[in-house]
Amino acid sequence: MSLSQTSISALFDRAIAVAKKGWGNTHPNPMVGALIVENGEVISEGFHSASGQAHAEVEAFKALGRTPSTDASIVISLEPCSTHGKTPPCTNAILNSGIQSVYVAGLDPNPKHAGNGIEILREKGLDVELADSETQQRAARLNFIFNHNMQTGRPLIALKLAESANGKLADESGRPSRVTESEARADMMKWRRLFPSICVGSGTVLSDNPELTARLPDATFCPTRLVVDSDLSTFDPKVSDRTLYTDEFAGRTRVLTTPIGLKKNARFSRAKQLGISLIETEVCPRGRVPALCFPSILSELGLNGIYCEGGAKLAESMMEEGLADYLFRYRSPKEFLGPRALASPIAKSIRLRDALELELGSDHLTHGFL
Ligand code: AOF
Ligand code: ZN
Repeated sequence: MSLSQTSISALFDRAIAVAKKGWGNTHPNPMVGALIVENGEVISEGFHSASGQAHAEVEAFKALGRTPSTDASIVISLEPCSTHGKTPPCTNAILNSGIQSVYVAGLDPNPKHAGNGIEILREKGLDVELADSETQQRAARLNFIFNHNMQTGRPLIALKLAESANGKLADESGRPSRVTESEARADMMKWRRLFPSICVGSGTVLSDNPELTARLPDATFCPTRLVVDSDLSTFDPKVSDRTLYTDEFAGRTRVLTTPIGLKKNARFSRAKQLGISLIETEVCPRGRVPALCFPSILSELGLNGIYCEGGAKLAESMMEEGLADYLFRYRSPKEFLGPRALASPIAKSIRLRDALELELGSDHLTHGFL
């Protein structure tokens, strides 16, 4: 039975919402949701929970526990896969189910599948409908990390900045300042939960002593934490042990440093005593870790995306070296007018591609591709 345009649009929304149940857990795979519909009603749902686990379509069939009726439809947030990966092709699962009508919200940019899933099913006589371009865009945006990996072969590097209305990152350089309020902070936690890794510069570790965990209402999650610290200053004997080197997730912290840092004996010994793994990089002319080394380090660590939370120097290096792919720009209505206020390294006028805007209490978020 073919579904009406109004109901299919609501069903695509629901399939995308179901896909989000895998939020942050599916890397390097995408989030995918599938619904089985009989007589216009959703009779089962499935989502992809983690790489190596069953795909959304298979989960939806499993949840149904019986053969769908001959006039049933399947609504999927992503084109079904068509070859054997860690799991068998979903095109086979659909063909075996006897379902004749398939609705797909977005195409799979994985070159192994792109367009093939739809073509295979059509060749077998199934009726396959691809969503309108607006829905396709929404489905694609959900998996912006996966899509970027597939399209470029590189991890997605995102930069997050929180600025005052007059373009400052802090009201006094070197001291923590509260830029945004609770709704914006909750939104940041959501992105920390999505990305498999998070990164800050040593200045932020020294001034803010951040945890860099995703603190959600029901649980705390810790991505792989990378600290960029060219001279291991965060391990200096004058500095108390930083939280991210000693908390329950300390095993997930890694420090990128240069030969300069490795020669600082006392700092190096402290890092070793704490059991923190150090990754040696080259050194760029200003003595910093070159941001350009990020993609290869991330790929070696099996991390397909990173959420970089500043501070100013790291953001500046990333922008100068053209490394950031994506920007999350939070803007508060506050003004930081002090003489030592720390300026944002990003021009106010910078244009983002496919930008999305969100009001978060009194704060505002713009995010999109650089
Ligand atoms: C789907 N449904 O739920 C997902 C799909 O190694 P595998 O077998 O898990 O395959 C991973 C690829 O399958 C992944 O790169 C992406 O192209 C697609 N993901 N496809 O039909 C799903 N997660
Ligand atoms: Zn599949």
